[in-house]
Amino acid sequence: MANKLTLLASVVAASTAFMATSASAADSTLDKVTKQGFVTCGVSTGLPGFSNPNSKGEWEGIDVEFCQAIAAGVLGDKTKVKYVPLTAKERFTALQSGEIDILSRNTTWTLHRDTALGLNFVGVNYYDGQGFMVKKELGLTSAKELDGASVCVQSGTTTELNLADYFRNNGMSYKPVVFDTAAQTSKGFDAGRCDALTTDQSGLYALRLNLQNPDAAQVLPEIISKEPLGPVVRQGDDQWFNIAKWTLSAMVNAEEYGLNSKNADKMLKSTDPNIKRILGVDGPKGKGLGIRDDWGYQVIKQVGNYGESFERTVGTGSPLKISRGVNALWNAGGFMYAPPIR
Ligand SMILES: N[C@@H](CCC(=O)N[C@@H](CS)C(=O)NCC(=O)O)C(=O)O
Repeated sequence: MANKLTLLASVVAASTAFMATSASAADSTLDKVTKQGFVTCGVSTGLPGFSNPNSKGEWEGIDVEFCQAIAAGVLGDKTKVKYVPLTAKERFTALQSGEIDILSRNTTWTLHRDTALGLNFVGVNYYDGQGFMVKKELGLTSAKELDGASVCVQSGTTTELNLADYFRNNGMSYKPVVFDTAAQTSKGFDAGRCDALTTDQSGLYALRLNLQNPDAAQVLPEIISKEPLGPVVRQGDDQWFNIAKWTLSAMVNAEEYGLNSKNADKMLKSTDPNIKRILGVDGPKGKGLGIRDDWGYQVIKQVGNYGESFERTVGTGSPLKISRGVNALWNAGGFMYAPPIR
């Protein structure tokens, strides 16, 4: 009898513990982030311009700044971010398992990732496309001349898949030389392990910076794929998905309406209704998102608008010097178009 009672007690204890665990598992990401006081952000292991530790060990880049924007809007402090460096192969498991709250790591939005993997793409913070880099000494002018080439490529990426498609589709053969990180891939290229290196074009410019002799390498003109890069969250948490979506929209809209980190305080007195709504002086504020009313003000004041972030990290204010191109606003010839804040 005593044994039976003990057994019963332990079953009850176990099921209570189970209920407690499932209750906390059901906690929204916003609850978790608010309780822990920081956002856990999945980044790359190091890719200049996107997510890369500087000489002081501080994370920098357009993807890093997006995580800072989320922290500013949700917690009122852009520094409340814990960065988790992830290889391409590790990134989706880290998000699915709850190890990170958001993945902000030059990740291409595809059907498979957005559905079967149980993830949701927040939007696009950089329109990219895949290209090739070769040593100038090969004297090539087109990717169509790469038949029979060995190609350095990173595993767990769309890059690997597009590479196979492109060569097959053009009736060419190639030998993949596969690495796990960007640093290894560019080192492999530098050491002559392959004739060409392929990745997102922005990545080519980023990796070229770190070659022993960047001037000896050239980027070929072909863009062989679409790589819309953006932040990713888990499916099943609409509130967190909305927070991420509208943070990106606020940054793009702020650029459109001339609102930036330097004039945010002055703009609190603006009479422009669009600006008032972004700053939370008027309009829906934080109610629908379940966060502070001044979330938009915090994002713009502490991080800045999309254009400021772009120029600082990958654009003219950065070593990459990438021009806005298709990443310009819709009213300046680009694709960046955010739904209205109202
Ligand atoms: N956008 C592509 C490629 C992303 C990717 O991982 N690219 C590499 C090469 S530039 C990279 O960022 N590596 C950084 C790292 O290894 O942490 C994807 O989503 O699959």
